[in-house]
Amino acid sequence: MSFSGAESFRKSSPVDTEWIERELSAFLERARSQEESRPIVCVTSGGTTVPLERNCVRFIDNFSKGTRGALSAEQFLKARGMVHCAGYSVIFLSRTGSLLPFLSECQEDMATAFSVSGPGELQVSALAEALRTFHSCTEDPGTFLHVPFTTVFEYVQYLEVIARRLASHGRLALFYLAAAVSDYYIPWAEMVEHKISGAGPLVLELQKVPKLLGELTSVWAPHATVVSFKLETDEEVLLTKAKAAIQKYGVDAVLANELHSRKERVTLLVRAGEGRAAPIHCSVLRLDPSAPPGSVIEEQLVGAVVDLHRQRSRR
Ligand code: 9Z3
Repeated sequence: MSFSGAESFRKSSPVDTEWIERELSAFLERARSQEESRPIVCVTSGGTTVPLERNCVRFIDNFSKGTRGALSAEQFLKARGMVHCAGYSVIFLSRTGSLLPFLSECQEDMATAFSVSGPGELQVSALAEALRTFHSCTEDPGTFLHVPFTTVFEYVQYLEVIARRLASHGRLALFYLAAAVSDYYIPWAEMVEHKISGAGPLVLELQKVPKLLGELTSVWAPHATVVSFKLETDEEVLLTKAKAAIQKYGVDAVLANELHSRKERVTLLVRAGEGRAAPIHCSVLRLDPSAPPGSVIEEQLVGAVVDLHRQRSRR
């Protein structure tokens, strides 16, 4: 398989990855010194941007706020208390400023984070509670590492660094790729240095971002379990494209979601066996309409992925 497209994409922009190498080394060191070696999940979250200028004033963005990633990371962190689960250490590769585990409700609606109990008395009960939960689930050293990205260039290069480092964890590493990754970009070499002049119409020619899933599964971390997401707005093509991701890129499973129903219904497609031509099993995960308030479909998504990871890790 040739990865020349991916290589030129990566080389095309200057991204500093040294700080991640340092943070990762310290994190993995702490994770290893835990009594019990825990599985590690890299959760990606939020949308990548595509800069239009090197000194970036304008950029192309997408809708993702990182809800899926934040809620899923919570479940992986909470899984530490689950029966039969040693618990996960989470590397959270998320868009700068997007939603964070345990804090997403307060971030989305600051009014719920504060309440006024009387004249001049401001209470921060919801926010304090959320911070306490965040702290108690992440305080153990080597439990949670936040790696923020903004551009699609940063996302891809940070993911590669993380994947190559986690390769040494073999089957114990899990990738849960919920970030909404740009499909098109402007190569660094073709990008203007300064702010594009506002005079006249703007015509852009964008290049296709090379698919990096194949590199992740076969070069960067070939023994890891990789679960990617597929997003479409047309239900008719969703499952076909999700299956293609398994067959083309060799991911272990795909969570297929349609934009508007993504919080209530997600189809899990699992490669049942070795090799890209293995049969694919489909199951539909739904949020029960009578579930208690505050229930989220991510509980089911992460539950199913943890089961899959456990099976794959035993092989
Ligand atoms: C997803 O499909 C996520 O579930 C959402 C979550 C982005 C829909 P929100 O952040 O939304 O909770 O608002 N993520 C993957 C989208 C993606 O870019 N997938 C690539 C593709 O479809 C494969 S890695 O080609």
